[in-house]
Amino acid sequence: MHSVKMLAGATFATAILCSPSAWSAAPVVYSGSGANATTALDAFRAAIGGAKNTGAPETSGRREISWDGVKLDGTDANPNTQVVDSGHTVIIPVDRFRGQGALFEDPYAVSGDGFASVNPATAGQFPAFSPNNTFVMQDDTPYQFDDRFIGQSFTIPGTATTAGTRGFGAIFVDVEKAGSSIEYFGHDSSGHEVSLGTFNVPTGASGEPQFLGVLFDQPVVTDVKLAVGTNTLFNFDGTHFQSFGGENLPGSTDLAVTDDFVYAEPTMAAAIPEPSSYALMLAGLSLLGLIAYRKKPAFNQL
Ligand SMILES: [Ca+2]
Ligand SMILES: [Ca+2]
Repeated sequence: MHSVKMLAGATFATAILCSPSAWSAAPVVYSGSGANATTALDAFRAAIGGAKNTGAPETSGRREISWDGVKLDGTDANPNTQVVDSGHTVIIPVDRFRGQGALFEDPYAVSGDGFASVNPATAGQFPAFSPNNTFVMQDDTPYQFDDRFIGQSFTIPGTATTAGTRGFGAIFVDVEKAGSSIEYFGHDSSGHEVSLGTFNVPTGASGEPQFLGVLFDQPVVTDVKLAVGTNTLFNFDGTHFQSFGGENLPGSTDLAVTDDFVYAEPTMAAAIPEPSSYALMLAGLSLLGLIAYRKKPAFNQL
């Protein structure tokens, strides 16, 4: 199991579920590539229900991050943004989207040119799903390109108070080989982190978008960890960047980026059951998940 770093000083609020029956419903998986990515994303939005929220905390609806409002020339709202290549690629601080209830595990990169400025060998390979900006991890160690994970935890929007969401989904771009995924984490009533499962991003043709989202029936998801491709596009030591170079398909490397993140409004997190009941729950979820897959083959994929 991958661990997700908890932020120092963050408070963790949980509501203990009163009855295991609250877990009778399986999480529903929405996924698709190409035109089906849009279909799956729209279905995920509809299943969350309510409005797209942008301001103060709400009790329903969803949040979305398109990255398109991030300025790329050093004038972005948060003064801790680092410019990698002015006008093209910046690295945003972990709290850049705290207003939307998102806190990142590390500083990650936003680009308006599909990261061509920091990895010219991939120019044109990652068309934005929502133009122009896309999002991906970077490795902060020179000569290292193996940190392929984006970690995000949820907060009550505008605060540092840890929260839970019923579901999270993301657009990926150019996933052509199995290996990209999203792992979901929750906490039990003792505050221990537990994996709620790893779900695979579907593969598609070169340049296609993919969507993967998983919706639970309680706000149990406190963290997500996205595995994006097999390697990092570039690294940045604070002064200089190095490019990983092109991908090698059908060989061992598949490079990819992400675009729109969509998640249910973060609220006070619901605790997951203790381990014994959790194992029973997972067994039930596997069975119910398969049933859900058969019902919705167009965009459900476990
Ligand atoms: Ca975008
Ligand atoms: Ca690729």
